[in-house]
Amino acid sequence: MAAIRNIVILTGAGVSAESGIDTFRDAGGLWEQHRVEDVATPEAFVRDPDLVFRFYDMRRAAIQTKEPNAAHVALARLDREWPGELLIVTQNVDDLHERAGAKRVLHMHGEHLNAWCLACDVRSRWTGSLIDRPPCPRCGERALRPDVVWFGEMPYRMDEIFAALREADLFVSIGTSGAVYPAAGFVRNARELGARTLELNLEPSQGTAWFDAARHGPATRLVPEWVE
Ligand code: BJW
Repeated sequence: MAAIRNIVILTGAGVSAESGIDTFRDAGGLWEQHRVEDVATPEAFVRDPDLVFRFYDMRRAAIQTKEPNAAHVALARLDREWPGELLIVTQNVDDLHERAGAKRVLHMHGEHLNAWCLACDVRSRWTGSLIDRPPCPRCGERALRPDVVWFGEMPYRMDEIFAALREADLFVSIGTSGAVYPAAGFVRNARELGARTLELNLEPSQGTAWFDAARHGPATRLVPEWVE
């Protein structure tokens, strides 16, 4: 096998599950407690903004009580020590990769701890609640929304992701069900662009057949083992 220099790592909710953050599609996950169309679409936000604000205010408060786990720590170490190109593309809106010390992190579905002002289009760090319609710190308008990517919206920084996939020798997918596009298609893109592909997940994902190799088990065991 050719030497590996450039790595793209895609992470999903499974990487944060053992930190106590709910996944979406597992038993007891967020989509069992809330209908997607009620809380994670632009239409839902127009129809019932208070419901959407409550959903995100609750999760924004919760993540601030959670800590990175051994999978985040192992990935941060890899990021620190890997001499080649490396990009952690996360679908997660928590900040646990960064709090573990990772630097090369791209949040394709946005960040809980940001608010996006629909009046001035500026994003600002936001740790409090949004339901009381606080003013934007930049323009003063009361037009803030959670800075997350809902169904039907374009994920962030797709050009940078595809540039990294084009250069990748190895694509690793960790803790994601492979149910949501375009992220679910990255394994196929990476393969077609010549990378080797590895899945690390609790169970086979929907895209598992696309991977050259797969290991199944909890991220806190699999990721440190892989990084070693
Ligand atoms: C563990 C573990 C442990 C558990 N250790 N593992 C038909 C076909 C194809 C595409 C579409 C279609 N119809 C619509 C679409 C497009 C749509 C889509 O994909 N829909 C599908 C449902 C079919 N996609 C979009 O709309 C995206 N935008 C887009 O396509 O733009 C182009 C466009 C623009 C305009 C018009 C038309 C097209 C946007 C998707 C946005 C997703 N947003 C969310 C919410 C973010 C904010 C929030 O947090 O609330 O992102 S949805 C949710 O799913 C969240 C996640 O990032 C995302 C992925 O979930 P993830 O991370 O995979 O979690 P789970 O729960 O699904 O899986 C966890 C996995 O971990 C499981 O496998 C477990 O086994 C495992 N696990 N514990 C290791 N300890």
